[in-house]
Amino acid sequence: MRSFRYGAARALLAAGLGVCALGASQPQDEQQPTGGFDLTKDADKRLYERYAHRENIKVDKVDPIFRAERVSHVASGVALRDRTRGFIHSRGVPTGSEIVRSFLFWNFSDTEKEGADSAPILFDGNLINGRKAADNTDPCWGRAGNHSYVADVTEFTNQTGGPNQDYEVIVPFHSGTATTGHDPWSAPATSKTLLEGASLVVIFRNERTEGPLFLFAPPGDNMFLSSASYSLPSPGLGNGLFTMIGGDGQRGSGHSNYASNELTYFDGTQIAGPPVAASDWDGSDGLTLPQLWDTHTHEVRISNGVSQIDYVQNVDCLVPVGFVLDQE
Ligand SMILES: [Ca+2]
Ligand SMILES: [Ca+2]
Repeated sequence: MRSFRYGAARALLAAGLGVCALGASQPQDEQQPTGGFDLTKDADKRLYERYAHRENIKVDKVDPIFRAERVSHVASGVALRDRTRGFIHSRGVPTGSEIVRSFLFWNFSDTEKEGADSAPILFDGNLINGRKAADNTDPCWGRAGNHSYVADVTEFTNQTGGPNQDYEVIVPFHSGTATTGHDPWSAPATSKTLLEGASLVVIFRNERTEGPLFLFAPPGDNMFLSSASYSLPSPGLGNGLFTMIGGDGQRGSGHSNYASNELTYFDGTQIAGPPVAASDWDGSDGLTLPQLWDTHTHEVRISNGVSQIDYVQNVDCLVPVGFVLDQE
């Protein structure tokens, strides 16, 4: 099934690029891209060329940034486009668990190709400085670059009353920051900084948790269009959980669906996208609007020393930001 779907996606892509080539002599369209491409529209076909160098990205080896034994985890996120504040409703840690470590991931595009080595954020009222994990190609919003950050927020989740709380996240802002919260596709984005979202991973231990866990923040340029594959070292073999955190997933433009239904494969087995489940890349942390941020956890079977993650899609510009492999 995979090769058929992949082939169909590539055929559609080739058809779109063919029209791009025919239209090359036309005046360059001044329109800015909007995170993905509706290839039924001539302007989007031309804009697609600008990002075609990020098709079919392959990342061979990503080292874990954190490892732990006899743990499990939960992950949840909030979409933040054109707002500076949101709440991560973290849930799912069993009562009586010990918090081993918690990490906050966040991501944004701006006018810089390279982001600062560290960036501040307010987490539940506490100033945190995260370290840059990756500089990425802007996911097709006409900005210069996109940046992923990660911070250890363990001490702020290990609190009286348990870790399952609503954590406020506030990102830095200035006089040019957009706070409109409008439909991102209803008007051109004017803010220099385009926020994608933030996600919290809480790693816990109790008498029932077993097996090791690896946490990943893939470095380098992760923005992809069309397809991507990641090779992640496995923490152990057996049943497990796989979590992905990613930016700029969208269903289409506003309420349309042209950029929906990407497929995710784990070691060749489809784990997301129709008909198995909803897509990992529809911006579901921000549905119905603004979309553009995803956090998903799937049950998987870890059978190899290296786990292969494959994304197959067509027209959505996407940025993997974090992964968790958790053998149970
Ligand atoms: Ca997108
Ligand atoms: Ca999508």
